[in-house]
Amino acid sequence: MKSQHIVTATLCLALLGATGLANADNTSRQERLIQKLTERFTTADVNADGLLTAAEAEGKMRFVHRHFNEIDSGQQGAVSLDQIKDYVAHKAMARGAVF
Ligand SMILES: [Ca+2]
Repeated sequence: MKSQHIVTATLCLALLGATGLANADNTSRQERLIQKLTERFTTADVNADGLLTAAEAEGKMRFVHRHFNEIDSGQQGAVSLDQIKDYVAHKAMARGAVF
């Protein structure tokens, strides 16, 4: 469970552009970062359908916008928060990140 928190926190840090803090091991900090990511997703989700289109992500979640077509692997035209987390986790693992 702790490793899942670390992975999630690292994903949040990457998405928030705070990669210098990627080794943070403070649960309360990680929880705040996860909350911040969720808030950013919710704010960007203008129509509140739980999904982000590329247009919704533009300017609000730059990482998501930049990698939108890769995250939206099923070409649905929108991505969920879980899809974003899965994408970042996959990329981190591919780079050999150790959690
Ligand atoms: Ca939406």
